[in-house]
Amino acid sequence: MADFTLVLGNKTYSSWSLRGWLIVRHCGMPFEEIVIPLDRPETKAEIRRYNPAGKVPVLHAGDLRVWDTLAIAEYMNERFPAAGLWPADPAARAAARSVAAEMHAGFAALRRLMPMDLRRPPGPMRGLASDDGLDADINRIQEIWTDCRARFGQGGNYLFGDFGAADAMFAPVVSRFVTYEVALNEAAAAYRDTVMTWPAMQDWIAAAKTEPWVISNP
Ligand SMILES: N[C@@H](CCC(=O)N[C@@H](CS)C(=O)NCC(=O)O)C(=O)O
Repeated sequence: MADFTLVLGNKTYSSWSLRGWLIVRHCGMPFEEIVIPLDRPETKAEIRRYNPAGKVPVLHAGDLRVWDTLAIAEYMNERFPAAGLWPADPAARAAARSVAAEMHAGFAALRRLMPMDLRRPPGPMRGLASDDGLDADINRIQEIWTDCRARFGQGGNYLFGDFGAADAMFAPVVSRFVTYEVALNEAAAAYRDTVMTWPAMQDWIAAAKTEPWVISNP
């Protein structure tokens, strides 16, 4: 394997892989990718060859394995501090880690009801029209984005100014809001558009569109 290898799920569906990939790519060093299609009989065994925890993404850095997206963000930040994955200001950094952790641990309704699917033609969810938990998740995400942009975003168009790990954590949510045509307030819509036009995000989406595997979604 190369010095850095990132093992991913398929790009159309694997929201955690997108987060990890955006973080690693932002650091600018070359890395190899191994893509494992999700939701197939052999998926678990295939992932376990690279990560005994059975999840993607997992980063192999030489002999070291780093799994779980937040651990990857912290490791990459230590190896590549100039990439600015976390804000330099301690208050902004604490807020960035808080919202990243909130994303990592929460928003169960959004994840369950609006799976990431980068090849689904945009349109509202089929079947279930709305759900209290989903509405609460969408409102809280808009609140996070609006608040971070207003308090910490002056230096750029991302949550804390320049692109960082917190933005990577929310990137799959941005794509879900586009896919399922979720109406957003002005600040949240502007942030959504910033993330969707980020070249790294565009590259990931372009790669997803070439994938052959299909998982059906709502
Ligand atoms: N907490 C983990 C979550 C990783 C995760 O759930 N990955 C999913 C793909 S998006 C996965 O590996 N699914 C395959 C499986 O569970 O068999 C992280 O932050 O990386």
